[in-house]
Amino acid sequence: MAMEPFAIGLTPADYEKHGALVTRRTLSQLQALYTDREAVERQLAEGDPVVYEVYELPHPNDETDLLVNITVLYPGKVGEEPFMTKGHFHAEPDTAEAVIGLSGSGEMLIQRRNGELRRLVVAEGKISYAGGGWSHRVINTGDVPLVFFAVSGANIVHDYDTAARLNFK
Ligand code: PAN
Ligand code: ZN
Repeated sequence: MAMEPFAIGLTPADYEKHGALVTRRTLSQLQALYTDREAVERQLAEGDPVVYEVYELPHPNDETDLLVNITVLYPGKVGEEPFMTKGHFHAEPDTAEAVIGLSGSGEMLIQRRNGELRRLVVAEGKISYAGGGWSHRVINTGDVPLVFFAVSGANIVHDYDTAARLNFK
């Protein structure tokens, strides 16, 4: 079933009012992303911070819809590495994604299956476009939350495993 038409504000609060599903990812769930194991242990000994939140509009949608998520990626570091999203490829079909920065600043690391890596700026008022075949991970290089809107086809399957193996290195 296709999503109902809507027009709402482009903020996490407006998304929540519209019934968005909110997924919170904490450091303990994401610890495998970071290379500095001691820094991970030190931080987890003090608590388990929320690294990012994804606001996803309510399903059902069908494959002709669009996914129009907002992500809030908090500022922080683990050792020398900034807070980051897990990152994934789109599979079946491997279609593009556009990211529009709403506030804060950072980068989108994009990587092909053959290992080719590029970096795109993510910042308020900028659109960053990763075509099909590019996995994407966003990092917050600033000291305020990086809030961004991401749109892709709703027909994608998120492939986290291939991106984890390459790991944007
Ligand atoms: C984004 C991401 C979101 C969280 O909406 O899903 O920023 O990142 P991870 O999914 O890698 O945890 C997107 O790329 N959607 O396809
Ligand atoms: Zn994506």
